[in-house]
Amino acid sequence: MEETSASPPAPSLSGTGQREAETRHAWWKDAIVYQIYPRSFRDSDGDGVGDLRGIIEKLDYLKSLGIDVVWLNPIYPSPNDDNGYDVRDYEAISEEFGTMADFDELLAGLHARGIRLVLDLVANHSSDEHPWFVSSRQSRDSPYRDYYHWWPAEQGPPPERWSWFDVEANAWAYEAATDAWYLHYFSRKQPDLNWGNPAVRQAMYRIMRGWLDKGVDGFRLDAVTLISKDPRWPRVEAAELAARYAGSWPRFYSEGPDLHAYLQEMYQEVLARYDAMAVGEATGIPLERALSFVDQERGELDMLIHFEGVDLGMSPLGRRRLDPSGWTLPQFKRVYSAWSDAFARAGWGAIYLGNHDQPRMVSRWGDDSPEHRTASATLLHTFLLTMRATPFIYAGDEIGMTNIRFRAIEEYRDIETLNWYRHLREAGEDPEPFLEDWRTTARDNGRTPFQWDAGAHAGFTSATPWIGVHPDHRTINVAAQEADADSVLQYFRRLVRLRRTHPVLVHGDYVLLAPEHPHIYAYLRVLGPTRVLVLLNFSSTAHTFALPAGIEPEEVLLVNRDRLSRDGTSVHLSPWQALICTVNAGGANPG
Ligand code: TEU
Repeated sequence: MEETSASPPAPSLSGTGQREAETRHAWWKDAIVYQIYPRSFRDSDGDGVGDLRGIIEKLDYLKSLGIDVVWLNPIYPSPNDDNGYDVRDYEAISEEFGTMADFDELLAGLHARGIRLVLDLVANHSSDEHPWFVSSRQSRDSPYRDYYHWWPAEQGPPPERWSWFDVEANAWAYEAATDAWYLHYFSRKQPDLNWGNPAVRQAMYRIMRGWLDKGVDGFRLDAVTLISKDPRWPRVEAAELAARYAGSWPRFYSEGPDLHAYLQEMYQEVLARYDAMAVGEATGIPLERALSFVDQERGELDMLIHFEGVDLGMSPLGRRRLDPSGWTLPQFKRVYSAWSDAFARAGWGAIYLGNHDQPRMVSRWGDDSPEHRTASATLLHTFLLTMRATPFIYAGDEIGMTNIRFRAIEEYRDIETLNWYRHLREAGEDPEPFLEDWRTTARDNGRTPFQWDAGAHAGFTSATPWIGVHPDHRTINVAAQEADADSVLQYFRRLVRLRRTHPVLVHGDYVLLAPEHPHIYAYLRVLGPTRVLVLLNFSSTAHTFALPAGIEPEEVLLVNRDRLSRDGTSVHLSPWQALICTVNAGGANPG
């Protein structure tokens, strides 16, 4: 892979002390991103599956949230082995989601409301039904043979790699037609593209330019840190394979020798030429490598979606098996503080607690009981929208949607769930402990239909929905919360307005307080003389926070429940109370 000759654009200092590449606006630093899983948002044509016209119907709702960007999960033609993350055609719209005319109308409707649109680019792999792979698998002489990773059988067994979705199986699948194996880090129907082939890279850049020329404002780059494979195919010891997430798997998956060269080429050939945002899904990337992707001087990506936070409390041995010891708030604070501090002088962060791969955040990180659901959901939003990073809010979390906790495997739809279950049954294991864990952790929990109202199927569809609707839609839905000033939805809107009108919450320095407090997450945001204190009681019981010397609350900017209660230097926080207040300007910053 030839090194790209052009050096990244020269950085320049701006008022916030940030080094911002001169050729790139940083609109995405001030933005709030709202992620829509199209399959589950709104079905307009009565087939039980969400679609683009369903989103068009809800454009004014999106505007009412005050968000700046919509990130759409894949909308391209797909066999849906992995719900669209197996792309059959990167330049078209899946028929089940609508037409290109529908897409153009949606894009225009979003832009008319001042909302940008970011698409999901699945560049690490295609569908096995993509014409490239259809040709590639037919013959070793196919012009597309080297678009994928093939291991000729005469070279002996391929190097052991595990796949996320062919559970405990080899990530190489054998094909008799050409007596060779092909690589698939995910399902067998998701063959990995060979980014070492310049033709693949140029094809992807052309595809990206095509969408950007239509007016799309950027990409979320799916599993992008996996695209570079080490051509030496180092062997992974069996013990490391068995260790899965506990092992050193990243060095075989996300540390490919040409990863940064590919990303710099992508930036030079595509992204630098548009005012576009590029956020990379950072599978296998630890904090110490973060800046090597998002320091703007490098000319690669703008932000990374890391996993260190959402993986807290997960056993490393099975992506979603709960760790009996769970997680602690000091651990949570250490992770998010470290990722915030990493970008204090260069680069920028993305922050999220929910998405289509995660359970519902109020169930995973809050308390979704009737007593505490609203307070804990609004507390979590307060965290996301007062940290120094671009918040990614997952559709449904703005109304506090909860885990559906499916009882039977027949209710699940996700390949990851179904393959794990089948694997355990074939291994003769009792699946009940697995099902119990996955009621908390399964990706399906975050994919149930959006809850618009208390009517049939939550107002999502007039047909039988592709996946079960949560029964709690009768009380947790947009219609009910539009009428309730104390709802999660109404608080979320107030919080968005607060972030929008207080640059300190976006660009201010972050100062963690009381790192070891077991229940309260407290931090300052500081920009010039302005200081704002955020207090979050991550607990279903009341707790007291001792104000550090020099910190004197002044104006309460927002509180999710009750009022500021203090005596002297003690602040009493009720369960899941979140409080944002200014503090005496210019004082010394503890911590
Ligand atoms: O996820 C890639 C990834 O990093 C996985 O760890 C992911 O977290 C997944 O949940 C497996 O546990 C991306 C997409 O977000 C995911 O929806 C797709 O299934 C996957 O890539 C393959 O495209």
